[in-house]
Amino acid sequence: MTTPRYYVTTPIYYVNAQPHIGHAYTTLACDMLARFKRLDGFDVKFLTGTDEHGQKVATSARAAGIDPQRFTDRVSRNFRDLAEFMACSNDDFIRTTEARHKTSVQALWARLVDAGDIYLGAYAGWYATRDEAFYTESELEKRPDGTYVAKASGAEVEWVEEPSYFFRLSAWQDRLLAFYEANPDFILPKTRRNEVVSFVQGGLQDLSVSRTALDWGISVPGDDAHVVYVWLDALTNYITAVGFPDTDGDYARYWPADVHMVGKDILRFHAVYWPAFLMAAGLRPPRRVFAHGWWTNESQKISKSLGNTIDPIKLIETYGLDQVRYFLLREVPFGNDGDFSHAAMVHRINGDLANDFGNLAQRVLSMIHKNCDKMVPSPGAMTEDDRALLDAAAGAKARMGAAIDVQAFHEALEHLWNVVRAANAYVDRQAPWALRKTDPDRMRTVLYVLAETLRHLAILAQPVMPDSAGRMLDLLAVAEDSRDFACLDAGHALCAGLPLPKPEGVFPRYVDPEAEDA
Ligand code: ME8
Repeated sequence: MTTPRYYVTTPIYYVNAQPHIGHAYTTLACDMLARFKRLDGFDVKFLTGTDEHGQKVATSARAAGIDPQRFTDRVSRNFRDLAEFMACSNDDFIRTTEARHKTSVQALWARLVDAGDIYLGAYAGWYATRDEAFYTESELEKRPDGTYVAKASGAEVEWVEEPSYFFRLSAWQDRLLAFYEANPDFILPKTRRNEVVSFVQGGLQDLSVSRTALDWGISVPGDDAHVVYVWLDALTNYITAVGFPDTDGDYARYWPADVHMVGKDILRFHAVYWPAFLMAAGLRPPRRVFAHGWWTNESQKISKSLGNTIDPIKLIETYGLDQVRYFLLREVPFGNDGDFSHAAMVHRINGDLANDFGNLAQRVLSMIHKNCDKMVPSPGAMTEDDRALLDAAAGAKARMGAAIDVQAFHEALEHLWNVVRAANAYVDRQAPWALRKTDPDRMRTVLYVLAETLRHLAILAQPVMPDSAGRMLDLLAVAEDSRDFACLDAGHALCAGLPLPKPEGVFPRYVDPEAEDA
């Protein structure tokens, strides 16, 4: 049997600014997905990286007073460091200034030219550097001072007139609509899909795909006066990283990508332009583009000018890495917008993690330590209640997997917590502390059922909280090589008599520093 493959990507982030919570969010969501799939036996490729060309980056480099290459080297490093700091399991980190990428972009360009989908013309219209996007008049809004901004993003636009190569996007309208029709889950969530379909139904104009006004980019093959439009350059990263223009090797192994994870701001580029470029070049489009929602900070839009950007490193130093990972993926239905607040974070840390999951583990493991000779106890005959809990634990992986496959991460975690709650209710019902004197054999069975349930919970919690789940598996003496989902079967159940280390808390409560001082 061949190993199933899974290819997941984050957007490549612009290096014009420091990473913030929004970037961390997308990357963490992909990391959770990649880890889940790896534990589920998939051969996974997880890609992230930085988008280093274009006007926006060139302008920021100029403002910083250094040449663009040195500037991008510096800022790209911050994104790479952040991925490491967040324990991301990415297999590659792509930079669009790398030689492999230039080769790939120029090869894709050549294919588009050969297909007759690129022609030379002249662009006269509006351009927003912040979005690196062209806008039509109808997509703009006039401000009181007479200037125009893009309705969708609020980005300022300027009038641009220059020679330009165009991609015949207008010719792709019907084929794109047929593609969406044949692949109903290509764009998720559904509401976003509907928006894209109506946009394409509204008609498509040819897309300007080169710029002459700047030189910070990849030259158009055969015409050095032009650099490739930064979005055509950027989108191509997803195939560069699997070896394009070589279409054997990793390309054959991983392409088409299973999911391009993006924020809703950049859906159109991924769901309209990208499949059109690929189909025109005779390449397969990705299987899915998932557009997640937008984070605000204490109900305010996050922006540099408001000075309320959230530094993910500070966030992690304050609350803990696994806590932040859990919060971001649990607090908001994935796809919806979300609001970051200190109160909501503390509520999740102290409620879900410390009280529900942490206490469960601590209670069970301490009772075993005190009353079962510090070993996994030997179970007797099982009751219906015992079996119900073990069945709920055994069924969790399939339920989580179904949610993960449609990127419903919050739902996957809800399935996990249903088992946590069921286990807590079971402890209260069975009251093993009372059985200690009245029926020690029964106490051992109950504690065994709980330990085995904890083993399932910890294995399944690894994708979202790798460190804490790993420590819980250490406390259950589960060997490193017995932690993947294949080990969720009865054949890998905890063996009675297995010595367990001294239990310690895995999920500390968050105490406000002021409260502690008081
Ligand atoms: O758009 N909430 O790069 P970018 C949630 N280089 N997610 C957020 C967010 C927020 N407040 N802010 C940013 C680009 N993001 C292009 C992409 S891909 C071929 C090229 C996340 O640095 C979200 O994933 O502006 C969004 O799509 C991405 O960062 C934009 O990153």
